[in-house]
Amino acid sequence: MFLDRVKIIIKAGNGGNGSTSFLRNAQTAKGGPDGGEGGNGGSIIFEATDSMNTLYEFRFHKKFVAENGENGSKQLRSGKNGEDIIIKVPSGTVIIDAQSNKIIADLYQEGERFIALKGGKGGHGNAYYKSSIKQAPHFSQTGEITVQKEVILELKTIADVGLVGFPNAGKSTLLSFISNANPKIANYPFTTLYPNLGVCEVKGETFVVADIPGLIEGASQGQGLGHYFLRHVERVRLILHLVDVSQSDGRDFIEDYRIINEELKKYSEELAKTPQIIVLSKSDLIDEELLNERIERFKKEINLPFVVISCATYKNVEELKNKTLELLSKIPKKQPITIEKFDFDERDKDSITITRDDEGAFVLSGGKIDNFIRGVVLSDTRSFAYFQNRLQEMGIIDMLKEKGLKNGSIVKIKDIVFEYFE
Ligand SMILES: Nc1nc2c(ncn2[C@@H]2O[C@H](COP(=O)(O)OP(=O)(O)OP(=O)(O)O)[C@@H](O)[C@H]2O)c(=O)[nH]1
Ligand SMILES: [Mg+2]
Repeated sequence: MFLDRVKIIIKAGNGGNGSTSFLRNAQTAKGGPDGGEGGNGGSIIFEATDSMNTLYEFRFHKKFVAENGENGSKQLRSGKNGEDIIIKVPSGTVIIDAQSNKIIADLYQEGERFIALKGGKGGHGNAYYKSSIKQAPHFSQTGEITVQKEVILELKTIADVGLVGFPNAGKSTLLSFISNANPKIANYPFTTLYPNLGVCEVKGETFVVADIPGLIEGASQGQGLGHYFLRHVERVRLILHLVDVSQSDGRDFIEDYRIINEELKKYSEELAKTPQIIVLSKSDLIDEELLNERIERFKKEINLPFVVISCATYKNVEELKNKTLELLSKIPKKQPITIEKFDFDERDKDSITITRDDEGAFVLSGGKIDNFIRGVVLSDTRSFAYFQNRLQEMGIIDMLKEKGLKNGSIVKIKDIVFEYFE
């Protein structure tokens, strides 16, 4: 089975919480803070591999959640970091942020990696906060909580050469003749249901050929299967455009040629500019005289170089291979997609939002608040004092006052609710 576009859910691991603990043993009745650091959460990493050529493995496996970091503990023990998840995808997979539809990565080459989401940072233990003025901090920091995201994986196969043409033009037959591939071949349209890749060897050199399922008129508007698969020709350097010169399906071969080009153009101007070798196929099915007549017509109406082949008699197949190699050597490889810089894993660390709820309470939210609240344990009067000081220092009290905060007002931060007094 073939699958070349799939939406998956990814989430990096949360950071583990730092620990609040004090050394207690036979020698020390009241020792210093010894709460260890929380471990970092695991990251989500994509890796390109040449050993896959479809996204089929994602058909049922659509959610990837990396391990959380462990909490820190007493005696300065740090929590273990969560394991990263490495998601293997076929080379040529483009990763798109499902929310903004922006491309975030193009995994082009075997082994190439992309860290999509970094694991949440572990929280500091209370030992971290010890200082000359604060000998016994009674608070620690909770780990950073990560959010899950949706991404679309889209495979844009990387091949050197793409075979295009009407259904039944003989594309798969040619692929089987010039490469190691064994595609299904039959005398009915749409035999090939998904792109096949084959490696072709000529004079000790190799190139990769992709057989693209039959295109028909209107393909770019979603007719047939062709349009759906055109993304697999986007990255080829050279197109072999097969045209059934015998007209065995009863159409006009010059019309066929024009229709396919029109479809390529409708899909993208770029694709229409990709160099082509025009291949007049199935030449054995008509007699010499008719063939010559059609060749003359082609020269007159299209006036571009072409190769006449037959896979039944092997006519010009070797020549076509040589010509393909020769042309390829002059065309540079296509580069990975240039990606507009965009921080997919951006974390809101600065925003502060103040709203009022139904009861008139001031509700504080935003990334800066979330981050701040990670270091607050309110079960303790000392940390509550610290919390109030920090609110003052961060300018949040002033911001609240501007919005009408006065003595006795209720302030809500996450699940903390308190009454404000000067
Ligand atoms: N006589 C003759 N028949 C050919 C030649 N090339 C292909 N055929 C036949 O044409 C039919 C279609 O060939 P395929 O290679 O399956 O065509 P395709 O372009 O891959 O078609 P789709 O996969 O449907 O898009 C098959 O019956 C082939 O045996 C040829 O050079 N001469
Ligand atoms: Mg085929």
